[in-house]
Amino acid sequence: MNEEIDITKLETPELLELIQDDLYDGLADEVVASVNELLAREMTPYDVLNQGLVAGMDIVGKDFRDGILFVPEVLMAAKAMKAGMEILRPLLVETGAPQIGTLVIGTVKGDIHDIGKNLVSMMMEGAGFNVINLGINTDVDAFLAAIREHKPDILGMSAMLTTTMPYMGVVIEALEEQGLREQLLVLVGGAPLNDAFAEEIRADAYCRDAAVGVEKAKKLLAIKRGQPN
Ligand code: B12
Repeated sequence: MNEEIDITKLETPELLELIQDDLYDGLADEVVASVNELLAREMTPYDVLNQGLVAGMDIVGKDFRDGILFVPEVLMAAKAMKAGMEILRPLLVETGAPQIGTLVIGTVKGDIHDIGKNLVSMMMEGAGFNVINLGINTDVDAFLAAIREHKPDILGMSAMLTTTMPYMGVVIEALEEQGLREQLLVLVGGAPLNDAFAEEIRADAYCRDAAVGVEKAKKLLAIKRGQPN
């Protein structure tokens, strides 16, 4: 148990490993303590996120897939991940980057996975986007209403289930029917997606992770606005 471990005495690689173990065991307080310790050692919030939290969640994902972990354990791990993310959030966001655009993002109808989407939201905020996060289980009407209200440059949709990913196509068709598609870039992401699927549903790009999302958002927006680079 963690009470017996003096985290200040651990080497940074050991501490990163501990975060992954504690995330796996759903120990939110311990994850928070280690995140704070790594930040105190001047590791960047981005590295703490990727080398600690995201790496830990990858292990959880593999064991969930292989039937070693079950929903209650994964939920505990998700809670611990969120607790760690809450500390990193203001740090990732406080870049003072000028606003470069608006993003409306949501997890599609029927799907309650939100860790990846929230990570994308944070990284986009950090990159200077104004982010409107519609949450989980977002239906086409909610997407359309938010687009009309906020007039975003980018729509981001997330789906983690093979059964919910086709709904992204439903939203894009509705955008086309309502004459809203042309004004937007549509970025999609989630574990079961790929480039071919994004092309099939006429999204502008599939993004394998949040960093790629930021990169593509900036690049495609610059092209759309006719700005070189
Ligand atoms: C955590 C988790 C849960 C948690 C969710 C908690 C939460 N608040 O999100 C709980 C326990 C609730 C859950 C429930 C279920 N889950 Co689940 N879950 C996972 C798990 C282990 C991790 C997902 C995660 O958070 N990853 C970490 C984040 C950081 O990564 P990410 O989500 O992939 O996001 C990144 C990229 O994909 C990308 N991205 C994602 N979205 C977007 C959007 C945009 C715009 C951009 C730019 C980028 C982007 O950027 C993100 C950050 O880098 C995955 C396993 C896996 N390998 O993904 C299964 C997984 C997704 N679940 C699965 C299943 C089957 C279910 C359930 C149906 C289980 C059940 N029988 O009840 C339910 C579904 C409930 C529902 N209706 O949605 C399957 C899906 C299989 C499939 N192909 O359809 C998976 C793949 C596990 C498996 N291999 O069996 N799950």
